[in-house]
Amino acid sequence: MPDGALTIPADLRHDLAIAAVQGTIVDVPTVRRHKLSQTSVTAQSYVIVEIRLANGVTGIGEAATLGGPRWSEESVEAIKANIDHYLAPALEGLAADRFALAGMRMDAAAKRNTAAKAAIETALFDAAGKTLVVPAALLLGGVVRDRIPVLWTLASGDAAQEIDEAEQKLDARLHDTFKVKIGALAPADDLARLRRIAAALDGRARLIVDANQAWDETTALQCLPVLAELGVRLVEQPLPAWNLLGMARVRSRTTVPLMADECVFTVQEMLAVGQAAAADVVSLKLVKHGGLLGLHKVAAVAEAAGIGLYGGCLLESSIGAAAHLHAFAGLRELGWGCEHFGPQILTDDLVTEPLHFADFHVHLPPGPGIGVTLDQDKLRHYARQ
Ligand code: MUC
Ligand code: MG
Repeated sequence: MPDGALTIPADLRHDLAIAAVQGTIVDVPTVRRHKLSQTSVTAQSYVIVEIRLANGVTGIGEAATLGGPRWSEESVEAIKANIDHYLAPALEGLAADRFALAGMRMDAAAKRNTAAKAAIETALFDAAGKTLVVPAALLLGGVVRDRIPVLWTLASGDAAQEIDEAEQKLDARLHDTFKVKIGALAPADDLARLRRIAAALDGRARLIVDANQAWDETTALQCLPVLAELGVRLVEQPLPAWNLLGMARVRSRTTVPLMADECVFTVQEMLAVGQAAAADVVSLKLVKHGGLLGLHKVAAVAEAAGIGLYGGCLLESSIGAAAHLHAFAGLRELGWGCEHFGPQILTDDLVTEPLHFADFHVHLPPGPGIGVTLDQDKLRHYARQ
């Protein structure tokens, strides 16, 4: 055995055994109302998963939701119930570093439930990484980048407030790209709002928009020329998730690139988007792809289809954001940056050391596992009674 080679003693392997899985629902207020086409939130609800190993190490993960089961079908109540009754029992007797096997067991125990599975898999990577004293990114193939450009989302629906918010982010050198949530207002009102934002930030910031499935094909075709004229760089999920052929037709008639979000959870859905030529970019999220391994698989299919990668979010706290950064760190390309501003839209954090945001980037938290530590007082404080 060469000097410095990693050995895993037999007793350590035994100690990696999963001893307990605990899910806690938390509700953390946001600094302002966040309005999407289909929902609006003033607090973010998560299930925080803690997995304790036989060796005493605890790994953590997070399942994020947005406004109950509205953004996708999972709610925190359902996530916790399915973890307690189906997913945790399926892991009995398993060692924390059997990530793929844990995924197979969970898939056999429950269909979809991708946010719940992602939170558990994250906690396994964290626990195994903390035991072996290596970052989750190393377990996934190693780090390509340790900081990622990060945008901010404007979603109050009030253009004056949104311009003011964007100015504050620019001044603080936190964000110079903004994603504007559209679709809650009538298309003409959204276009007028975007016109004001684009004029105020002209030459100083980049804009993308996310319709969260709000438009039909006709509306998209009417609005896209205006978005092109305003210099919008990317249009996310303009049509319902089921309408891939509509997305492909719209895409063939616009110069603005389209991003797939709600239409890509599984690798098969990613393949279908590629085959239909329905998008230029895909938004990668742990809650959609069932974990870090699933996110890398979807990214590989996108790469094979010539589709660009974007680091998506569901307004995660520092726990979920850190897990994403470890998954994004090893991707070969991440040309569209990421949107893990989530910790900054919360009034408080759930970890002892917040993530580092500076010069329009968010930094990969170094250290073993996912690189962040759960603050138990905060967990108790925000836990739902
Ligand atoms: C989404 O659909 O992209 C991500 C950022 C944000 O503001 O909303 C989410 C969900
Ligand atoms: Mg989206």
